[in-house]
Amino acid sequence: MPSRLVLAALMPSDVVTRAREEFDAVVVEGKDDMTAAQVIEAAVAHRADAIMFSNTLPLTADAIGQLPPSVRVGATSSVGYDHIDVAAAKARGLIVTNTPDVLTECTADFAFMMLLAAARRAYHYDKIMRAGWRYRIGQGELLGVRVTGKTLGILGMGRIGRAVAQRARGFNMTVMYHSRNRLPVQLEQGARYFASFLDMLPHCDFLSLHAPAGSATDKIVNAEALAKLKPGAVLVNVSRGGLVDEDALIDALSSGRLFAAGLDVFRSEPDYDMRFAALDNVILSPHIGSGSIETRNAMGFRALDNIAAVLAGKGPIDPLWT
Ligand code: 8YV
Repeated sequence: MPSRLVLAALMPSDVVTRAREEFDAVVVEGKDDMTAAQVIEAAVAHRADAIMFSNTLPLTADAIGQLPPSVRVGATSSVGYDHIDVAAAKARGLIVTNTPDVLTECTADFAFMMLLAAARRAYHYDKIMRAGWRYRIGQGELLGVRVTGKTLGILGMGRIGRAVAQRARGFNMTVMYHSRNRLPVQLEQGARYFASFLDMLPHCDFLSLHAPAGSATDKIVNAEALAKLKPGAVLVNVSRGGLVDEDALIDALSSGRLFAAGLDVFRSEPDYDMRFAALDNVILSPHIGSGSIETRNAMGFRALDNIAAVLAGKGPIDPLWT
């Protein structure tokens, strides 16, 4: 008898096919991921052994408390897990897994795309072309800022932060970072550590955020931090919107204190703050940093691998805690 799974997030077709082949799966239908209430209802009706979801499902203590006892494992197809109440999951004995590693490179590629696009005004140029162009642009007009050789500050030097640093070295950038802890020197690859986030900022032409959301990082990029960056700096955020005070960021972008920003994540999603859409110096994307075909398949497969391992009694591959 195959194990029973509720697949609550809209996944690539290869992932759905595998889920159906290997499990007795109830799969989300329609245009949106299941809500917590729908997941609970499906898990009860299906007597599910496992649930698979993504960062769109707030797995709160209340939701965890309502899952039927049959559910032994919850796998999020994301590396971030700020949507999960880990303490409540632990207390309930629910094993929870995520999908680290497989999305590192594509997320770092995306961060670098946003960095280049924001600095070199990709959004602005695309808009001009779609409107027909048909006028001469002066040599001094619509200029971006140079990337090569500049200084990049990275907040959060985990796997993705380090992969961004690797790309930056290809652009001869000087790399600095702040993390809770200093990395072993072989992982630093020449990046300069700052024990204080604020002390790093006056050196930065670019700041890229790669730290998890949580109380320690909530609004860490606030008015004070933005004021410490070099004038005309560029901010990139493909981590979590909670890291940024969006009012302060909108002020800094509107006043020209920041040259530009590349934003993939927002405090509220998908109903993000539309004031960003009115700014010409931001490039925006809908929380899709890991969104390549290869990576989204790999994330889905990794989540399924975790579920299969737990239900086979082998223990999770990527447990959120041990
Ligand atoms: C999203 C992510 O899951 O892995 C994470 O933590 O934020 C991303 O991979 C994905 O973009 C869907 O929103």
